[in-house]
Amino acid sequence: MSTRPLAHSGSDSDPEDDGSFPSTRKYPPSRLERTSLKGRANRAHRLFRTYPLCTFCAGVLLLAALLLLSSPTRPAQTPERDSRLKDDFADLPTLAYKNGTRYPHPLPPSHPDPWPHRPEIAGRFLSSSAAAKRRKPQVAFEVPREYVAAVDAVLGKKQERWAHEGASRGEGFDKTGRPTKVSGKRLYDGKSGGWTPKKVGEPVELPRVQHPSFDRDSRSAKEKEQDEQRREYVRRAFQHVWGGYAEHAWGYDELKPLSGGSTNPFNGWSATIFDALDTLLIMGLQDEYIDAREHVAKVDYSYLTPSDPTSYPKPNSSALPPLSLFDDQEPLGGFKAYTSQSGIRTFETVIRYLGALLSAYDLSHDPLMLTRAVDLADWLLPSMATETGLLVPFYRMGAHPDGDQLESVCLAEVGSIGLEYLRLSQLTGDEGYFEAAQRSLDTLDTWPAKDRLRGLFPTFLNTVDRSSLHGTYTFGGQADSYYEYLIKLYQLLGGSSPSSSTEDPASQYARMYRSAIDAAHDHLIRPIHVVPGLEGAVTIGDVHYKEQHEGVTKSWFLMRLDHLTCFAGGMLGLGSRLLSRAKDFDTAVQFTKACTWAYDSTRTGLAPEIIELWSEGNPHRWREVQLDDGRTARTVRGDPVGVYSSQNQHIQRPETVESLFYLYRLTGDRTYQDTAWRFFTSWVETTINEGGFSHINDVNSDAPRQDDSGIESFVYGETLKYYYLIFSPPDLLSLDDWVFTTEAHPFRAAKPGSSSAASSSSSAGPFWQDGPELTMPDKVGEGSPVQKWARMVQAATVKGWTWERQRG
Ligand code: DMJ
Repeated sequence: MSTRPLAHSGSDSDPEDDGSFPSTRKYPPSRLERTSLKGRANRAHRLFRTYPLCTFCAGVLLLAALLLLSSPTRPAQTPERDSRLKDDFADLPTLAYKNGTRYPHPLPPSHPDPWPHRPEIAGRFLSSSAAAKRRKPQVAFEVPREYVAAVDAVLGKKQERWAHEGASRGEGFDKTGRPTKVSGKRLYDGKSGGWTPKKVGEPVELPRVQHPSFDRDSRSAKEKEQDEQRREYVRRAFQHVWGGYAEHAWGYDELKPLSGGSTNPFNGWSATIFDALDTLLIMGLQDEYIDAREHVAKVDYSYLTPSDPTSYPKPNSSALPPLSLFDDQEPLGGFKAYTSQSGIRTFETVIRYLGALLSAYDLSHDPLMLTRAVDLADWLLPSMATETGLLVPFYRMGAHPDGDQLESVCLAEVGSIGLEYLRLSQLTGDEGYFEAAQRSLDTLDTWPAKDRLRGLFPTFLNTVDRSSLHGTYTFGGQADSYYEYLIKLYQLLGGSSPSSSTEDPASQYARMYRSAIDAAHDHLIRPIHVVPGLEGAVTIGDVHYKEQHEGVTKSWFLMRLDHLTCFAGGMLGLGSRLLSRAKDFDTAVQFTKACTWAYDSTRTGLAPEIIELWSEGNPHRWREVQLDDGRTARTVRGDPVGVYSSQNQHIQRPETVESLFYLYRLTGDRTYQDTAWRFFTSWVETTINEGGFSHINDVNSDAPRQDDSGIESFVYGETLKYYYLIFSPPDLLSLDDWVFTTEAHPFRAAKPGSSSAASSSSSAGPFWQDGPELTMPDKVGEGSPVQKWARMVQAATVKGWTWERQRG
């Protein structure tokens, strides 16, 4: 079937499209259209055809009347009326750009407080006394040692109870009831099925990524001072949110900032602590890093803490069941509640946990980080022991798919684990990790091309029927990092020699990247014409390709601007430098302009999750505006102007500041810093509270509501890191030396002549030069206090203990 590009002009489809590909919709005339010049002319034409004997005079009269009536879209040229109209139209761009934020910001960074109208903000985290008062981790109640042993005995006996379907092909459970790792020797790795890994080539000298003006730090003293002040605000914002987490939710995945509660959506190992490890190092927060590593050392990967800690009593000594309960071997109760989660979200575990450990190791050379990374990767690797090598999205620790087929998988999940496994192979010298990633990328590379939009994939792939390639094509959620990892793998591998006769993995990924981005130019990237003042900007929308609607196959394009897509400015900028693709650089700038508008056009100065724009070809996009003199003009509908619909919550995502960071480092243009500062001040002002920073429900409200959802670990790992780095000296984590994962964890890139495992040396890493020696703790993986408590609650439940009974 054809893979021809979508038309870029004319009858664009839009949120009201009927789904043809490209759109063939004939829109019914709107009221405005009926009264427009064109509509009137059409009616006049029909009139003349009906009454052919109409005289020339009638025509002249009608024409004069038409000209008069059409004046709203064609203002008369008298200077007086012209200026009046200009005034009226001059309001239109302000509808688009009207920045409804509650004060004109940013104030000059030299101002002692960027939020003078909100003194409580200064009290929370700006004063040096607030910063000095480090809020120490409030460790959950430690379950006494004898309870831990008794709990192990109970859960060990009941291990079969939690042998979920398919568990039989795992290695089983140990005598404490924990699942055991699948041994590497048993692991299905595709080689028996005929797959062979490609050999990694030698790194080459890659084109420069950072702007040459950064070769020397050429910032003036004033600029340096400004950067330093802004950076310090970011650092204190991080300390504020870290302090809230440490005080209220230490050991749980996420802090609920309003209630001080906690939640465990990512295995309950503390996604926040892991995801923040490298940020702590980069910001020089050594005491906090020591606290964090103590926790990292304890985590037991074999135990998944239940996701809702409020479903059982808070850890404290008065809630301990009697120890004798565990000695009673009488009939054991079933698992009614409090059971351990059965599976992990594999991709999230790789990017949030494994990526953070490896990055922390690259920055500090802390041996604990590499040990814990290897341990975790060995747990995770069997998730890729499927027929195709694509990972099992919800993987039960200890299970072995052993060459099983998957059905539907998500592109971003199966296609973006390569950086983490490559870095692990580079650091350990064990090629097995990267081979697993290679196998999954080979599967994608050889996916049937028929009916596919060239190098692009839909968000979901059916691994059984590989030719079924309908669905959404996007750079947004569920696809995003697949494309990002192709170019970043190329860089982390150190590129490839153009003279090499066989294709090595680096050149393979560069080829896949080029093919994907070329297709995106044809299918996904389109100019935005509907927002006054945003000329030259583009969006990267979604193609719904060959989707079934009531038995009919349809395709259409959506003019969307997802916050998640906004990472693409950075990706395209990076790729343009590494692979000499000038057009991509322009697109990076034009798209980041659109992502910036998404912030600047709202009342809070923050961007919504998702925007759908009116398309240029849709006549319904117009709205009548009454002018002072009684005439009507037209403007594009929407608030902000041009927006057809939007999901207005803001969850503190990093993608736009990520792209600003890349473009700043690529161009040396300080206006990207100013934009980031504007976003940062709006973000703090709107989302801050005692616990940290909250998601908000409506970016376009004058009184947005904060909510108590858990603060995502990417706020610590990504958002605040990019804000910090954009105000840092440009050689701090230069983009020529470091590759940032999709979760913003920097890995050291391979360079010609230097071993890619160079940073595995025993000396302190670049971000731990003046810190105390980091040695291996005696015990690793014994379980965090939160995990021990949850296991005890689980065992007590098995034994029939109820907390009501205890209270009675
Ligand atoms: C992050 O967890 C990662 O960047 C992921 O790839 C998608 N986006 C979120 C943050 O928005």
